Formats: sequence, structure tokens, C-alpha cells
Amino acid sequence: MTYPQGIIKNILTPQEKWFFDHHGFIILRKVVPPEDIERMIELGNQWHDIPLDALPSPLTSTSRMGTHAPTIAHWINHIQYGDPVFQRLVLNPEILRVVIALTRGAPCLVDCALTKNHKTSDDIHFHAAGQDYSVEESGPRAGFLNTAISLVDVPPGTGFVCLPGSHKRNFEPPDDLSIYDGPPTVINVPVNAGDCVIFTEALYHGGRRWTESYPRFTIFNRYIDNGSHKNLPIESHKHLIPDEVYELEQPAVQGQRKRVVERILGELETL
Ligand SMILES: O=C(O)CCC(=O)C(=O)O
Repeated sequence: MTYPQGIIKNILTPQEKWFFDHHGFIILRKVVPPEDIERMIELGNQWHDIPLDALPSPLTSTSRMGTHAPTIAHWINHIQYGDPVFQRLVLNPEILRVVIALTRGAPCLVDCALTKNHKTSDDIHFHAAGQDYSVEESGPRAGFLNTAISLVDVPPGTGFVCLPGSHKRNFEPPDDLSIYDGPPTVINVPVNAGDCVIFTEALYHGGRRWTESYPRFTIFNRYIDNGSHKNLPIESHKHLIPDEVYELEQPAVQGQRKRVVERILGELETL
């Protein structure tokens, strides 16, 4: 079924559209219930402490494969197949609302990963994936979108940093910029447990060294607004995820609405 463009156009407030277009990210505060955060941390500790081949199938960790340094902040992939709490997070209405708007009504979920940072984990230097950002009739759109949900409080000075506005990339930034530089060029985004930073992967971003006595846990759920990812859905384990999560993993086709998108749009209309 196709829906008029107008519905998508009205999902974000004018302030949200301005903020995302201007900065390349938006922050949603307190969107995850504390009991879900607690369960996700419990599973995160379990899964990060066991060897790769002991992870429940089909969970894996691409950071433990290939050429990654052992000191990288490791992540576990396919967590949405591992427990309903991660499926609830994928279907979180406040996060999905923004994802739907920024993907022009056609999101495809391409990755769900749970990262754990220690004080000994490496810095993550500035990087960006592509330049697929534009402003359409529906508002700002991101061809590759990341929703970063923090499970812990991240105080100022550590965690996510970015070059605000760099998603527009009319000029390449200088290569001597450091993730430890300050404003106005580099900004650090402190968050609390349950907050979500949604950013276009076209934005130059990185991660500063973790400083706290507890580990940092972040979930990165990524979306594209056209096509699909070769690794998802995992058909052999389809029975482990709800239909709506399976549907979100189906290819994104502009102009076609997934049923889960229709449901969220319908719920927004009744607010
Ligand atoms: O640690 C962070 O918040 C940044 C993570 C990051 O750069 C990435 O996931 O690409």
C-alpha cells in the first residue's frame, strides 16, 4: 500500500527537522524502560564474557574475526535473535518514529550490535560511511542511519563525538582533527542510560576512550532506506524473531509501506 508523502512529512516536528539537518544527529531522551536496560546489561555481560563459539546461534561477533585489534571495543551482532528485550528495542515506537521519518517511510534494519567499552578499549577515530544525506519534500533523509542507545550514563568528556554538520560535506574536513579537540569543530554528546542518539552515518563521528569504573554498553541498530543487507534476515532463525522485526529486515522499497510502518503511523495519528 502507498501512503501520501504528507504523512511522513509530518512525523518530525519543525524543531526536530532543523536540529537533524543542522547537526546530523538528534537525541531522544529516556526512551527505554529501566527494567529493559537492566536485562540488556545482564545479557551483554554474559555474551561478552563467553568465547565466540559459545554464543547462542545465530549471534556472532565480527569484531572477534578478521583483522580487528584485540583491544577494540568489541560488539556482538544479531542480538535481536537472542532475546525479546532486543526485539522490543527494535520496535520501540519513539525510536521507530524518527527512523521512519528519516528513511522516508521505508526502513530496512541491517544490523543490531551490542558494544562494550572498557577503560582499556581503543579510541574510535573520526570516520563516516558515504555521503548519503539529503533534504527531500518529506524532510531530512539518511540513506544509512544509526540509532545508538546507551545502556549506561555517559558523562561529559568520554563516549560519542562528532563533527556537527559534516554530513553535508561540501568540503572534506582537515585530516589533523582529533576526537579530543573541542567545540566549535568537535562536540562530545553526553547521554544517560535509556537515551538514544540517532545519526546519519554520513556524519563524521567517533568514540573517546571510556573513563568510568563501570563498562560502557551501547546498542547500535542501523537502517538503510533502499535495498537490503546480504546477511539479514537470517532465514534459518526466523522463528526466533517477531514478524514485525522480520519485516523490518526485508528490503526497503521507496513508496511501499511495511505493515509495521503502517502500524506505527496509525498509532501516531491517534495521539
Ligand atoms: O563509541 C561511539 O559512540 C562511536 C561508535 C562508532 O563510531 C561507530 O559505531 O561507528
